[in-house]
Amino acid sequence: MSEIKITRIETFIVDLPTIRPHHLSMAVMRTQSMVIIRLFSSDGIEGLGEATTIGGISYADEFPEGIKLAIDTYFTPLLVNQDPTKINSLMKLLDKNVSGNNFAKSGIETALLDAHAKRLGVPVHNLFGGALSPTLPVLWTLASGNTDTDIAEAQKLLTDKKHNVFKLKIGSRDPKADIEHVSAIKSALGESVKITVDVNQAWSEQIAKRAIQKLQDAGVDLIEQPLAKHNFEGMARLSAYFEVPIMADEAAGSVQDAYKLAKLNAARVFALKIAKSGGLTNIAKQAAIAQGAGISLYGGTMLEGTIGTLASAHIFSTLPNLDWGTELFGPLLLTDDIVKKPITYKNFSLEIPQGAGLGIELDMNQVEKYKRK
Ligand code: MUC
Ligand code: MG
Repeated sequence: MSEIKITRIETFIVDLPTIRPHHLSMAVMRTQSMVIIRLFSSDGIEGLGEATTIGGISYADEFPEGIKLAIDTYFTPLLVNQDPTKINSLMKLLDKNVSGNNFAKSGIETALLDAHAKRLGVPVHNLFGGALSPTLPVLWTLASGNTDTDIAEAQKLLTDKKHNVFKLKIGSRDPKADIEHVSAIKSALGESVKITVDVNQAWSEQIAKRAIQKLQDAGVDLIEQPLAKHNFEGMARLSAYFEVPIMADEAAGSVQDAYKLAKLNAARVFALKIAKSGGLTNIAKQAAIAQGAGISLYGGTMLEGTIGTLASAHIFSTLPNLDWGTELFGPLLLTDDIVKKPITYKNFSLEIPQGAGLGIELDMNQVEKYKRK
């Protein structure tokens, strides 16, 4: 086989409205902006990738316009004319020449994996040894900003068999209001419905200690990232003190973070996200650290559209310790899609496409409609 080369990388930003405002501790989302990557090679195969963050520049260090610029200006010249089948070499090359920028790296690795799996005629999960299950459980995040609206939303989703676990985004109001909000939802939905809360780093350790006690008493099942992401010691103290498990999200960025958190017993669960960790391969590495340390896993989302969501689903489906399921509901928060066949969600789960690559195709009319001009 003559050597294959990357010929061109195209990037564009797609802005899709959300079905309702989504309230987080640092931002209210009314649209989601995703950087879509098309990676073309000399054998005619195209790989799709997505690099997406939350709330412009408020959630992470990277932001849509910057991700696009970084890929166009710095990543593309490094990658063009290289062999797209040598994925580990290319990611090593990027790590050597590009500091940080993990969201952009994840989008590029996704495009390389999609292309390579298409080339081999297998789904992306096969490149990681194969899925353990053809479906993944998916929870829903209640974040309308209003308790009664959240309860009605959850009840409809339960009746429609869409989701039976709910995550509540808290931390933007005072803890007393948050605790009342969470307790009201927990008692309205009943004992059997799991409730998790995501504080998105909003609390000091002192506030967290008081608030988590009340959330534990109210029957909350999991507490996500209560403290600032760098406060590993504080997370370790909370994890040792409380029965309710503490999950690291923003703190569990890199493979190195996973090692340090495990060493400090700073979290009982890791929320993994392909964007934070710089791609699917790094997810497998973080998962191995967690497995060795007896830490459970949760399949996180950066509220990606269909491309990023499926890239996440392919790798999460290979993890044996995915005890807390996933929150891969991103496409359901959006009013429309840019792919020909959207993901099937049913029976509280998502179906992983079994076609070659990620198993999706862009719908170019839809791309034209939502592409930022
Ligand atoms: C986060 O921090 O977990 C995931 C779901 C959601 O609503 O926000 C996110 C980000
Ligand atoms: Mg989180």
